[in-house]
Amino acid sequence: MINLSDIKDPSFLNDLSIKELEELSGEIRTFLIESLSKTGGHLSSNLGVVELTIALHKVFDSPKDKLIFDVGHQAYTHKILTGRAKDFDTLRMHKGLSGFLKRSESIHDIYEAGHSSTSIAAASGMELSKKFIGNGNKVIPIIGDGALTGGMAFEALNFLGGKVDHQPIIILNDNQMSISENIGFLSNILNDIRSKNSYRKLKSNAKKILPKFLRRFSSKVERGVKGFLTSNTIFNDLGFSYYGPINGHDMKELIKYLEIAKKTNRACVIHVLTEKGKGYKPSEKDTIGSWHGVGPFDIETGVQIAKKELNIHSWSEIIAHYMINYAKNNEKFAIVIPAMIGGSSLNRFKELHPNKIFDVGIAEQLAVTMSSGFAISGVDVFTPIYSTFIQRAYDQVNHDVARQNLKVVFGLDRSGIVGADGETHQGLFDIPLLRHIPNMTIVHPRNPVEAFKLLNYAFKVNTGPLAIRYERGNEYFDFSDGITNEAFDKPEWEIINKGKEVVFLSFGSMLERVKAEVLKQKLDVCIVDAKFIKPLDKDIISYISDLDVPIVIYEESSLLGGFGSAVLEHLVINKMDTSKITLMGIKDEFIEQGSKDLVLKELNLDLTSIIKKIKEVI
Ligand SMILES: Cc1ncc(C[n+]2csc(CCOP(=O)(O)OP(=O)(O)O)c2C)c(N)n1
Repeated sequence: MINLSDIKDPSFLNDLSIKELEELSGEIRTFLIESLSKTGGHLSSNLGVVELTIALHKVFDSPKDKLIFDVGHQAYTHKILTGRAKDFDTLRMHKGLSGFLKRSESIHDIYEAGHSSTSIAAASGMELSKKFIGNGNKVIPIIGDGALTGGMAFEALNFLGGKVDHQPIIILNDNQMSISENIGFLSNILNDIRSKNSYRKLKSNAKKILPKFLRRFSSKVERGVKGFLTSNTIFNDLGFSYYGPINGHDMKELIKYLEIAKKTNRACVIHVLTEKGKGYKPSEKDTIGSWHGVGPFDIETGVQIAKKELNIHSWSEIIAHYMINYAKNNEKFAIVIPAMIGGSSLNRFKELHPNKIFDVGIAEQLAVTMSSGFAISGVDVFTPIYSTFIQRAYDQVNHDVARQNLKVVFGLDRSGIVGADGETHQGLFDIPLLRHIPNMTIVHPRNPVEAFKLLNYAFKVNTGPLAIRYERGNEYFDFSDGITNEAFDKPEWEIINKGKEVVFLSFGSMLERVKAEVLKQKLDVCIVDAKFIKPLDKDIISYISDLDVPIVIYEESSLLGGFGSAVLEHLVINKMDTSKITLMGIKDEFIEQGSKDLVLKELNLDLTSIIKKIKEVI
């Protein structure tokens, strides 16, 4: 029995037998289940790669050999083996252990991610760098079958394939799941390889039929035999040596084939079959991704501890509720979504309208351009993409959708501070990213009814592209109240509280909280809801400017090129007074993980800081 907290680095694995390594796998699984039941985290992906990660650290010499985990959400065993078990009680918390790889955390964290499908591309650069830095160590991207659906992974395979002077060892961690079931033809191809599964049987037969004198060269022969037996996969066609499929929970087999790959002098793909969620019944059975990322849960019952309160729903659920209704009443309607049906709360939509939702895999660019195809054909289309992931599809939004002024409605989920996922997932850049694109409308509701009216505007009134932002967080809404048919008839802001001493100009749910506090404290504040972030409401800007009082502009978003900048641009261009403006928002920095409340407080962007600022400028 190894005390996981005593592990300093992976070198101790060298002295362990296969049996001891298997025992270690069991211990790590138990640790992960117990620890994540308290903190939450990416459970299933990590339970699936315990043996694989141990085998990788046993065979390769990290950090000289470079393990590059795609996305990085499945690297918990790697964290344990590199001396971080003791920090797991702070996993994904403010100033705690990151849920992804973090170069500042460990010399073994070679490359950071959070967004998917980058590992083979990064590995390509590291391979080519060897020419300049004279380093002969191995570069080992570890990519899931889900992440392999991302365009950049294909582009990198295309680039690397057949290059004889480069030897990255690509580990394909195939659990047949992205967050939920994997999709697409590549997934069929992998299934096909898996189901033929002839390789191992043939291999053992081949061994038997080998003459005795050849058997002692078995490893070399095996390579030849395997090369022959498995030369017809897509990876061979792309110019890689292919090994597999290998049982990702069989330590002996894993080590054997990783050793073989280590000695090859060609770029190779090792196809490892793993079971997502292995070792914990509820996560093993999961097909819709409920155990991909979890909050704290009860180990015995498998029930997640966060209580669902009556009529309190996440923003994703509220938007999904609207979409179910819209699909019911509109024949020509499609949702195009890149791999986030669960996260976007669209499982119910999929059950009710399976023919109206298209999961394209982890392929944001495809989702956006495909949506332009729907729009140009006269089909209403909703394209939900987390704010952070729309970064992947800037040119598609600009060139394919907005330039042709097509009516695609983008749902920018998780706009603003996102909490535990941290730096890579913050929704802080979509306003600067989209604001300068002609034809683009950007909206952000402050409550569910406003959201419905904005969506009615998006589908029924507006004729071009529109992005509706919504937050990570919950709102009160009684679904039995139905969905209003009312739509805004033009882009207008709204004064939601009259006042004369100071103006508070913002958008989103913070407005409701500021209003409640202003009323409570009897402050004389004019509160303006800029639900249309673009276009600006020039009349209201003139009105508040004429009040000649301080104006506080607040956004839970990057200040650089953000909403406040837009207002300032307008004032400057129109030679209006800018001297009374105060901007509150995210400065020129990446924001770390932590609960939303805590992070906002630290940034002086929480409710208390807003009220303080309002009082300060009066
Ligand atoms: C660009 C991008 N889009 C979406 C996501 C959300 N996401 C995180 S993990 C994941 C599934 C990854 O599946 P796979 O690579 O097979 O890994 P597994 O969790 O199954 O081990 C998705 C879609 C992301 N991280 N990056």
